[in-house]
Amino acid sequence: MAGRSNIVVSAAVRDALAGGAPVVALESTLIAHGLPRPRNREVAMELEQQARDRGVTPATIAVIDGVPRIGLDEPDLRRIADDTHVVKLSVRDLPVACATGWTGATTVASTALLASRVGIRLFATGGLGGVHRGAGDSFDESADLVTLATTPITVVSAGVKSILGISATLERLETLGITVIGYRTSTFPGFYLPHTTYDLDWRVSDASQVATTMTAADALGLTSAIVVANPLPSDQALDPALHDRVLADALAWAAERGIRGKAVTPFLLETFHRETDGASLEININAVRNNVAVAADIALAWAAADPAAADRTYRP
Ligand code: PSU
Ligand code: MN
Repeated sequence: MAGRSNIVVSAAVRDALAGGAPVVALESTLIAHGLPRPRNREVAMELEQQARDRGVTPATIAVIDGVPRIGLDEPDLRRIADDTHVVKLSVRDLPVACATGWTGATTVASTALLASRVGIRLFATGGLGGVHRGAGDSFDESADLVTLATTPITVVSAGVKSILGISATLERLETLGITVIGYRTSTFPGFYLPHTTYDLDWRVSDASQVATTMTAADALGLTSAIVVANPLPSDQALDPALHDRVLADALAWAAERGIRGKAVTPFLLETFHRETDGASLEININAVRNNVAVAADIALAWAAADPAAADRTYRP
């Protein structure tokens, strides 16, 4: 990389990376713009603790006063959760936020990019961004997809939300050369719904198989992401009838109000949480918890399988 990195890594994350110990990156847009206050703060802390309880160092990522930070201290985590001025930062926003000293939460795209820059190989989120319904006209496709095409990180997600066009998203993942693996599933999960009608080509039955796949990707010199699609247990699915009704309303309201750009996803999520009386919120939180658990297991398998990982990937 040309120039000097302006990324600041917390002591805990730096030590873990230097020692080849397992680390999982966590995004902050989910906290700041995906979950309602004050629940979002509890969830942010709980997710970190969940990783620690499994012997994995969490690295929540955000830009604080213009500084991209990998691993937040408690005041910064609270700020991301509580402060209504925190903006949503995708990759293209990062240089402006850094130059202006702004504070913002990072999406899957920008979290993956920053994590990868310091050698983190695992990342847990809720659902990936993808191709929005109606994208044929609106061209609304998340920058998550194109960033993952060039970012060597393994992302555990519960698929993509049904607010998106699942078929179009899968097609774009294929075009962009992003590896997609079902975690104990052969169908692509639909976030609120554990299964969709879309089959996956590849399935793994445990974390060590994902670590082996990462090693194989590295050996091939691939620099694209691996998406691990991890469905919720079926007893946690949102009632499909409720889901379909709310989805239709949410999309119509978004169109009526002319919601555009990066406001679309937060608007749809918030509408879902409100119109399902919080049912979608609980599912959303459970999906992230589930993904942190699997990402932590993969990070442990990766660290165990590849003691040289730190030497190879960490650039302080
Ligand atoms: N999935 C969630 N909650 C979220 C998001 C995804 O369950 O808040 C966020 C992620 O940060 C993702 C972003 O990267 O939405 C995608 O936004 P957009 O569609 O504007 O790219
Ligand atoms: Mn968009």
